[in-house]
Amino acid sequence: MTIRPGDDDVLIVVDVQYDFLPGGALAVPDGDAVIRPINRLAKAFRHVVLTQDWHPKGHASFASTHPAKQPFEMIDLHYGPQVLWPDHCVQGTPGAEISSDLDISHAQLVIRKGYNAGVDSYSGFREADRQTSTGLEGYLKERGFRRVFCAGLALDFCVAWTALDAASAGFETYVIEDASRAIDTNGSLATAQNDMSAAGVRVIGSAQIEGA
Ligand code: VGL
Ligand code: ZN
Repeated sequence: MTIRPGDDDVLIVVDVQYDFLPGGALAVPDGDAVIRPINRLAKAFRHVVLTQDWHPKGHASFASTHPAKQPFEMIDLHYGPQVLWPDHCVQGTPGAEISSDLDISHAQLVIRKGYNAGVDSYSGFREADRQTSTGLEGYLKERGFRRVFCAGLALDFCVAWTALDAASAGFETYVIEDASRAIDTNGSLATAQNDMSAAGVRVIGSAQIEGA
C-alpha cells in the first residue's frame, strides 16, 4: 500500500526539540535519526503542523519539583499517575527550541503544549487531565483535514498520545515509525503500541508515503 498525501492530509511533527535530541536534558535514544526521514516526509505533505513541548519552570512533571523524587519515578497528581522527568523544554530556553535541522519552512502551525504548571500534556490535542483542549482538534477540523500522520519524539509518549487523540477525534490516523524514536521507560513502548493498535492507529513506514 502506498499513500499519496493530498489536500485533506496533514503531517504532525511532534517535539523535535533540542532537549529531546542527543545532548539534551531528556535525550531520546537515537533521537536525531528522525530528522532525515521527517525532512523527506515533509516535502511530500502540503500541510504540516509542528508541536512544541513548552513547560514553565517548576512544572509538575519535573522530578525537581517534588521533594526526594528522581526522574523516571511515578507520582500521583490530581489527574492521575504521572511519570517524573528531568527538567526539559522550559519556555524560552535553548533546549525548548525546535531543531533548526528541520527543513519545513512551509509548516503552517506550531502548537505549544504543557504550558499549564500543574498539568502535563504529551498529546498535542488534550492535556493529561484529559479535559483541557489545546484547540488543535478544532483547527484541524475547521481546515477540513481527514487523515493525520504523526512522527517525531517520543514515539511512546507525545507521538502516541497525539495519535490516540487524533484517532478519538475521528481522524484516520497514522504513525510513521521510522520517523519516530521512543524513550522506552518501564515498558512504555509496548504499552503505547498496544494502545495504538487497539485504537486503530495505523503504524506505517515512510517508504509507504509517495514522494517521501
Ligand atoms: C515528552 C516526556 C515529557 C515527549 C515530553 O515529547 O514525548 N516526553 N515531555
Ligand atoms: Zn514534557
